[in-house]
Amino acid sequence: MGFRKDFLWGGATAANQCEGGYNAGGRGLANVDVVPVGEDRFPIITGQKKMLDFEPGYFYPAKEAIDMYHHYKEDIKLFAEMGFKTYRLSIAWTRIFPNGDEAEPNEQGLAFYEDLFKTCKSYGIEPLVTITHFDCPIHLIKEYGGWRNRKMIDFYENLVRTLFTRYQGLVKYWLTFNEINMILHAPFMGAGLVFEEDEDETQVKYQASHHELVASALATKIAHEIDPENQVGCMLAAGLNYPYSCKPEDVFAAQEKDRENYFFIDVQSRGAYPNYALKQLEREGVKIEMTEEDLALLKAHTVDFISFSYYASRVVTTDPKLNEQTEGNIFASVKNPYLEASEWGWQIDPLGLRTTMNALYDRYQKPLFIVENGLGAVDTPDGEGYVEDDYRIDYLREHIKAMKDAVELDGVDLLGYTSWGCIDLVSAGTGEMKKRYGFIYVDRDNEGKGTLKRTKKKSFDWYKQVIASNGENL
Ligand code: P53
Repeated sequence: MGFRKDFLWGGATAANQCEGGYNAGGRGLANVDVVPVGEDRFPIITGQKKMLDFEPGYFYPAKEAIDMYHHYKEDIKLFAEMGFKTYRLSIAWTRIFPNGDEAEPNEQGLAFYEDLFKTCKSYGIEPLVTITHFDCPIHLIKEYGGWRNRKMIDFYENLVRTLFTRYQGLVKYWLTFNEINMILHAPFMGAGLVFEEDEDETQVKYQASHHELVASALATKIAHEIDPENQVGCMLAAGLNYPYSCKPEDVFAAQEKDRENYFFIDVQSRGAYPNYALKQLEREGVKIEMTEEDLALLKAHTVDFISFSYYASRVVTTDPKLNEQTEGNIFASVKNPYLEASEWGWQIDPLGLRTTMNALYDRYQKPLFIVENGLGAVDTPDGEGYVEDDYRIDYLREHIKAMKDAVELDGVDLLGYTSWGCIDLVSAGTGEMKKRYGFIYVDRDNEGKGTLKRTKKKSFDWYKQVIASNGENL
């Protein structure tokens, strides 16, 4: 009983939130580089405000981030010390194709990840690679309008062919698009979309989604052709929407809200547009341009496993008086009176992880992979730089327990678990450094000051024994 013997314990990061080195090794500029900290961040990531280059008066945390570009050997060594079986990371598209539409890749970028993967392998760590984690070359946004343009599928194909060919034998687990449903909430990050004033945003978002879904199916096809060993997953920003009450209208509204997210995975895993979405889009006057070939591709090349992030659950109500919202800006929700929230207003709900796992496993009947989970919190190091992060240990312990119940008691097939931000990194939502998730503290603050020194937190040793005992010793 318990977790499978080859359970993939580990941690997760994304290139733009940790690498830095934004112009090193021939790297080109990406959307994720030009999103600053501060109040303009939200309108920019949601595509309401245009920023396609660095502008004076702003601080751009991704430029240096935690400089993993130069520290990866040291960082992976620490991951190995915790006993990681896997390390989830993402490729920065602009290291491989600086503009995105070149015919030939940038060798320096390819060599960087090759060495990183080899470093992982030298410790027996299996890389789990997100092909795009919210990143899109700026050139493709300026020239083609990002994923609204069908040509993006070709550029993405070029990227994935290059990756699958070059890293054959080094990488086996791939995720096509991080949190693909985030395109609805943060379309600049999810798809490089900036909206024009008179544009139908829903139309643009769903057309861009279609292009990503086709690109994802194409990537799955190519991955399997190049190496049948390749395992390709989709990636959902998960977390169920609870009806606030048992009022039937609330229950229905919650189901609709969940379907907004399931829509993407329904296509990627079941291979066709679900009826509820087709009807809904028709009612909203959205007309997605798609070809017969697209539909055949979606049908034939579904994903091998379902990966997802889980931080919190959400609440839906039809009662206009219940309008007290949580702070979590991108995925804001009505407050759940039964739950505590993190310092950033994310409602902490370990049992919700078990419920979410069951919902996904019931729906798709494919192995699951939890590729993000964790607590973003303010850490206060002592004189030696040590952080006693019992609050983080508590959060993770409760979630791992719930995940164990889903496996042991409900029979969910789970491939692995990678906690988010295993080393402190830049927050995607806010751009802050002080929202920390790591087992490893990085000396850097919101203004970019600090030595970048890495220090193990209390949770480091805790997670190490969790892995060593395969989740028995919590
Ligand atoms: P941060 C919002 C809601 C759920 C997941 O988020 C989200 C977001 C974006 O903020 O994104 C994922 O850093 C994402 C990661 C991100 C992580 O959650 O805002 O895949 O890139 O860092 C945590 O605290």
